[in-house]
Amino acid sequence: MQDLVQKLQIYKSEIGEYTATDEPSVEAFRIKWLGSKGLVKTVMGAMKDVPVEQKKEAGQLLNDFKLFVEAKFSDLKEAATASSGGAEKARPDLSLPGDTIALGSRHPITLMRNKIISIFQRLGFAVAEGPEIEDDWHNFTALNMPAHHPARDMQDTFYVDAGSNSAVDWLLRTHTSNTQIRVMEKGVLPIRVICPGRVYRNETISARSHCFFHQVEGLYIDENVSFADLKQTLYFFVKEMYGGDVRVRFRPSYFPFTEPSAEMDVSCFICGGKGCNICKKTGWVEILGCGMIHPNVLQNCGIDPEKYTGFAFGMGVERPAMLKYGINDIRLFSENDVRFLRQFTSAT
Ligand code: 2U9
Repeated sequence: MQDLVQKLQIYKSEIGEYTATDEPSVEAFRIKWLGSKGLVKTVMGAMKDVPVEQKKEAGQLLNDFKLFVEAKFSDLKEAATASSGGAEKARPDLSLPGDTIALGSRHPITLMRNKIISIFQRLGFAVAEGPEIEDDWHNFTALNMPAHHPARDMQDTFYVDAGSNSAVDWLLRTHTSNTQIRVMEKGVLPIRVICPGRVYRNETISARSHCFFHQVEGLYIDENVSFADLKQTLYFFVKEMYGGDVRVRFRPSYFPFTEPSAEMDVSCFICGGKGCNICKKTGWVEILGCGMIHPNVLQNCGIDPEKYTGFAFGMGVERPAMLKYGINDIRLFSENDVRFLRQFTSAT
């Protein structure tokens, strides 16, 4: 009996000192003490050697010991569950919303370019794109700007150093008209095409101008195309772009590649024509240039100007985008600052 009391004392102090609460240790504790071949079972088996008169007392002791071990196991298990985050916590909560995946947004220039393109597409215009590095024929000569023309000045144009063996001058296109020339040279008539793209001019960079910007130009060539067709096409564009209430006016202008030429203004869509900073108190905002294609340009591309006539127009993309989105510095478009870019979504 004395032996049993002593043994239980030693076991109790060993159990009392047991503190490991990771799950494998707690399981090892259970197997050692409470398992089918565990020590609780073993000491219980010692009952049979206890003299009859001491059985009651021994039974009490062993029972207390078993309860003691079970209580310790229960404490260890609870601690293990708490330290592993809890069984409930470990199970994923499928009702929680998923992680937000950051979506990219379209660049405001792309949004404005697509808006312009989609209006002309509804009128049957196809979209054509051309090279940004161009030879002087497609950028200047074919467009009725021969060798001496002032627009070719180094001050205005970025020339590309193609080496002294190059037979032609290479440059960064100053307008997307090079693309229309390439379409015309293919000789498939009639032509109804719009040409969006990036162009380059040797301008000092400031809040209002940059050395590269974007244009959408259009071209319509067929038999009997008149200035009235040009006006009707552009009226439709303005109505779709700025709403049915805006008024339109044409002012005579000059471009080497069109004759006659005009610039088109719309009544200021910011102040409604009353006069504000955007329209410089005039009530009008210039939005594009246009005209009937110069016969020399048709001829340069192998199109008979006696049989065919056409109109062309060109507009910048940055300015309408700045007005629509309230952007006051053109440089923001090319700085790739995500704080700026993420403000635009394809819905706007
Ligand atoms: C061909 C023949 C004629 C395209 C045209 C304009 C007038 C024009 C400016 C608008 C703002 C350039 O971006 S901007 O600075 N463009 O005023 N562009 S007519 O005329 C063409 C094009 C191609 C073969």
